[in-house]
Amino acid sequence: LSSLGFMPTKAINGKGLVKLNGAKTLEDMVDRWESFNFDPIRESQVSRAMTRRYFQDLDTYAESDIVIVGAGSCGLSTAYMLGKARPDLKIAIIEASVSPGGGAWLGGQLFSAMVMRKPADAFLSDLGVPYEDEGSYVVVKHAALFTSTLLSKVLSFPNIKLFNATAVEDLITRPSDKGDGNVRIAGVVTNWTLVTMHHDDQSCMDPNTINAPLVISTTGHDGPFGAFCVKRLVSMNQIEKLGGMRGLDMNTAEDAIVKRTREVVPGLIVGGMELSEIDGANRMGPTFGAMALSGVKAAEEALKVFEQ
Ligand code: AHZ
Repeated sequence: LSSLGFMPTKAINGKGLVKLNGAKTLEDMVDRWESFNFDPIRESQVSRAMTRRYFQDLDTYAESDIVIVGAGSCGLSTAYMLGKARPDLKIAIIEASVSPGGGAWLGGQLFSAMVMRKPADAFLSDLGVPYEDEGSYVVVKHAALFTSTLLSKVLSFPNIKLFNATAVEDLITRPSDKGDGNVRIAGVVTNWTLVTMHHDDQSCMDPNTINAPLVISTTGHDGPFGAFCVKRLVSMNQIEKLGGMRGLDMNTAEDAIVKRTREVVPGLIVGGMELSEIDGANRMGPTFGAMALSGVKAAEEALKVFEQ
C-alpha cells in the first residue's frame, strides 16, 4: 500500500473523535476488493447528518462575535488570522457563491501561478505554502495551492463556520452611541443566494439574520455581488458617495489597500478590493499580497475592538 503512496488512515466516528478500534485502514482493503462493501446506511441518515448540523450551526451562529462577508483571498486571510488568535470568538463567514475563494479561486487560477509581492511572503510562510523567491516578489506554483491551503486551515478552526451559497443582503444597524443620528453596524441580514437573486420575480422570501458586534466586509470590487457593504453605506446615508475603483497600478494599489484597511463606520471593518470602491483606489490585477496583508490588518483592527 505504501507503494501507492497511501498512509494508513484513522477513521473518524460520528462525534468527530478519532476512533481506532475496529476501524479499517486503507491497508485492510488492498487486494480485498471482491469482498468489499460499505457500512449500510438509510438515506434519511445522510439527510439528517447534514441538516442537523447545518441547522445547529444556524442556531449557534445566529449570535456571532464576528461576521466576515465574502470568502475571497482577503476574507479568508482575515479568518485565518482571527481563528489563530482568538479560538474563543464565534466567527461566521458568509459567501454568496457556492465556491469559496473569490477571485483567487476563479481568474486567479487562469495562468496557474500566483504572484505575491514582498513582504506578503511572510503570510505564505506562516500558512506553510511553498513558493519560489524571485527577489522582490514570490511565486506560488498554483493559485489553487494557496486558496485550498488557506481554506483548509480556516475550516479546521472549530470556532469558524462558513455559510456558502448565502448572500448578505442587508446590514443590521443600531443608533450610534453618540446620539448623532448615525448608526453602528450590529450584524447582517442573509438569504440563500438563489433567493437573493430572485427578489424581483418571487415574493415572500423572508431573510435570516446574524447579530454580531463586528462585521468585516471583504466583498471585492463592484460587480453583481461586489462592494456590497460600502454601497449599502451610501444608500443608508452613512457615507456620502463612493470614490469608484481606479485603473490598474500595482505599485500604488497594493500599498493603498493595506494602509486603508480600517473600521469605516462603527462596527464595520472593510478590507480587500471593496476598499478601492470607497476610497477611489487603483486596482492591482493579479497580485495577491495586498489581499493577504489587508486580511492581517483587518484581523488586527478586529482584535482591537475585542480588547477594548
Ligand atoms: O462572491 C464574492 C467573493 O467570493 C463574495 N461576496 C460579494 N458580495 C457578497 C455578499 N454576500 C456574501 N453580498 C459576497 N458574499 O465576496 C468575495 C469577494 O472576493 P474577491 O476575491 O472578489 O475580493 P478580495 O478583495 O478578497 O480579493 C480581490 C482580488 C483581486 S480583484 C483585482 C483587480 O480587479 O485588479 N485584483 C485582485 C488581487
